[in-house]
Amino acid sequence: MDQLAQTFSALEEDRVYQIVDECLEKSIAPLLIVNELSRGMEKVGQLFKDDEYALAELIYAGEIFKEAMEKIKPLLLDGESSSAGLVIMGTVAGDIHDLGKNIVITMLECSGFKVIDLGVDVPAKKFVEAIKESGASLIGMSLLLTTAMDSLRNAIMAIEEAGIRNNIKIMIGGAPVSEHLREETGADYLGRDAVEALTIARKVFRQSTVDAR
Ligand code: B12
Repeated sequence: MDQLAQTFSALEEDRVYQIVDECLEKSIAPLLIVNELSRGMEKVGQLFKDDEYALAELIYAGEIFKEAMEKIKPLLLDGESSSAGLVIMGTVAGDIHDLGKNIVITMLECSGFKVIDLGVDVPAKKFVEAIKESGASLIGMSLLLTTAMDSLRNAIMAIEEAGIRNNIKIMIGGAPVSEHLREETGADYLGRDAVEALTIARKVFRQSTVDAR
């Protein structure tokens, strides 16, 4: 498995798919494979930061990640009916990173949640409209760029100004997110990874079932 992260960070595309296939054949837990790919991606980010990789390599890594996830996704999705609750997800304005958000979505869907994916570069207004239109009780906002922290602040402020803050729980996630940012923006939860996102969703929907009684 270690080899997968290494091969990924070396951008050996065909070999990555081959190892993923081998792992799946050996019935290695899909989530472990996703973790290894994420570790490889972390290394790619480091190499980019150190100027060893250029933007083209970053983009290429994103493509390999997506393609590998296509192989794993069917095994994560267990075909459960989507009735655990409705969640809205989106990457905030100015930020187009979506690999992490998509893993969170897959994780939620495979646990029975229905997810409205607003995509990337989502303006504050669109988050507000989606909450009003869908009646969802949980929204997840993703960001990878420190420069997108203002967009997160704006989105949460817009939800407050629209008078719908009490209708929705907000979870935030992505590399620059911290407990300090959560407190400052008034977001309800912070999730470090897709497993934490699922724990939060389960908690929120258990709570709303209890409240409805
Ligand atoms: C792949 C990548 C890209 C790809 C994105 C492809 C895609 N479709 O997403 C491309 C090439 C497009 C890209 C572009 C850019 N990138 Co980039 N990118 C990365 C890289 C290498 C990996 C990010 C990633 O996908 N990680 C893997 C996923 C699985 O992890 P994750 O996103 O963290 O998600 C997990 C958790 O955070 C959490 N999570 C995520 N979202 C949410 C949401 C909720 C609600 C919850 C609960 C949890 C949660 O769960 C996920 C699963 O476990 C990072 C480096 C890094 N180490 O993070 C740089 C990085 C984020 N990029 C960076 C930069 C600078 C850029 C560019 C500005 C480059 C440029 N000069 O143009 C552009 C930005 C364009 C824009 N406007 O957004 C910097 C950001 C620096 C900063 N401090 O802001 C980084 C850190 C690289 C670096 N070290 O310098 N990038």
